[in-house]
Amino acid sequence: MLIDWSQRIIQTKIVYYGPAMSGKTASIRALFHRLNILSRLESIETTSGRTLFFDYGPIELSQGEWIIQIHIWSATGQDYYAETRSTVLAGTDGIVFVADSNPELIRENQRCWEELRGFYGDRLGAQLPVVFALNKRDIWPAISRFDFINSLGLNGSSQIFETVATQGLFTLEILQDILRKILLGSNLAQPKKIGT
Ligand SMILES: Nc1nc2c(ncn2[C@@H]2O[C@H](COP(=O)(O)OP(=O)(O)OP(=O)(O)O)[C@@H](O)[C@H]2O)c(=O)[nH]1
Ligand SMILES: [Mg+2]
Repeated sequence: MLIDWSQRIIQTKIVYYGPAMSGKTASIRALFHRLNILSRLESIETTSGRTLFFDYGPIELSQGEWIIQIHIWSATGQDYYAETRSTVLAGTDGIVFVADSNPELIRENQRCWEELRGFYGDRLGAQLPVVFALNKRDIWPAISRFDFINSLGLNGSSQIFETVATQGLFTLEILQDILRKILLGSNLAQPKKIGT
């Protein structure tokens, strides 16, 4: 995170991460759609509409005298392009882990979570905030919240949103929550108190 005290600008980076086809791009598209800035979103895709490298878009919020510039990224979930994921993660301040609710894909969620743990170790969730989007809740059968928590070995304090990315369910709440965690963890106060 970059804080420019003279210009009163905070810059932060959030990455949507998760297994292939879990709904990362759909989540980001829903977010930019809700904010009416869909045209700002850039996606580098294969011809079949899968994320080739990343999605990227900037969001700017003003809070009192401060401007918060949020850089939103998604990594591709396809293993063929796995080496691009660590590049996209560089310098991230917070992660939205988009998991698939399909019970047959529990192992894919686990593999992806282990990959992240491999990058960050115990810093994941401690110094580096994570919010979970347990996505595709509109499709049956769906893994229970309890089984999801157990399958990733999460503790009770993990913030999990049950989402339907294609309908924009909890899109804004997720952004607010990860942003709050990032700003609190940085020893700054919550956004509304910054600059007072
Ligand atoms: N029914 C339903 N479909 C969804 C939901 N979220 C995403 N999808 C669909 O699932 C497919 C994959 O979604 P993407 O957002 O492209 O997934 P991704 O995680 O970005 O995939 P990669 O970038 O290839 O790793 C698309 O056809 C989406 O429309 C959801 O909550 N419900
Ligand atoms: Mg994608």
